[in-house]
Amino acid sequence: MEKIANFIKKSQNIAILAHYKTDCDAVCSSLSLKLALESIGKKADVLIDSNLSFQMQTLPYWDSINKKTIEKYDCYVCLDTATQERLGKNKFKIMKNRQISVALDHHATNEKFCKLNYVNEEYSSTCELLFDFFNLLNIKISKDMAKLMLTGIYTDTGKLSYNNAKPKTMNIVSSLLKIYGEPISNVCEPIFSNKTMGEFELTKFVYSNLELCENNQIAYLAINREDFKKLNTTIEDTHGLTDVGMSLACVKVMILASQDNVEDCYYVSIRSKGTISARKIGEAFGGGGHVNASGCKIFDNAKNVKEMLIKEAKKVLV
Ligand SMILES: [Mn+2]
Repeated sequence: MEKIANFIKKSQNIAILAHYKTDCDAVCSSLSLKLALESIGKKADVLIDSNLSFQMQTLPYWDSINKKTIEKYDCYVCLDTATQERLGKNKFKIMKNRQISVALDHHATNEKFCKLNYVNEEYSSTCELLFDFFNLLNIKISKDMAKLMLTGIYTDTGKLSYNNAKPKTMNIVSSLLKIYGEPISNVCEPIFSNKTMGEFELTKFVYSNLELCENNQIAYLAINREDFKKLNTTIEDTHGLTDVGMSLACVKVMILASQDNVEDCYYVSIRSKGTISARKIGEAFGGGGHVNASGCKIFDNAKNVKEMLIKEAKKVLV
């Protein structure tokens, strides 16, 4: 981490990149790093090859994303991104500028594709990791930064309910809340209690169509292109839908496969309970993530995707 801190100290014009099909931790860590760097006199752009969900469009400075203000970068920082592929079209920037690229991430499956990489799975989220990183750089965390970082930590830990929320996470949350100075509901409500009607329709669709197999231990649902169209929603509205299956006592693994709007592929979100590994299922298809939350992308039709995923899920149920 020190090496990366030193490299960033020497840089002036910094590009911050994070993964496509983006999530709150990626967006919030990127924006808080941008604010941090600006607070010590540097310039930074956040570049993410993704649309932001309605909820993310309530975050401080969200509309600065993908607004280029810098001509030439002397440092590229990749946040929360395990593989170069996950950068979407921004991967070409790293391929061309690997010599000046650094990565900060908490995914154990990180492929260390940058010149300098700091990967530590002990952190619940990249936002939690940045707390220590900012300390190392002697950067004071502002109120907006604290709000962003709390959002990233809360979303990646399922409101501090997953196993990745460690005692240290709680200490950091406590420090950030003191800086933020407002009730925690002001962080959570814009994200967790702010569903669009489209998302609500999609949630109803999940309740009506969820399939249970293997003694109800595996919950599976595919949402096809036509379903999204019919419900007037998009793939950006699928955040949190896996909770529907996971809330059932009998369910150990929940798989949600969402078909891309253009490509003939499915984006798959996998969740699991306890020691059952969602990651192993994701990895079987070239994806990755964490023990209880992972994902992958599969190019195949609905029938094959379902068969293959359930076959892998059965293997991890012991
Ligand atoms: Mn994350």
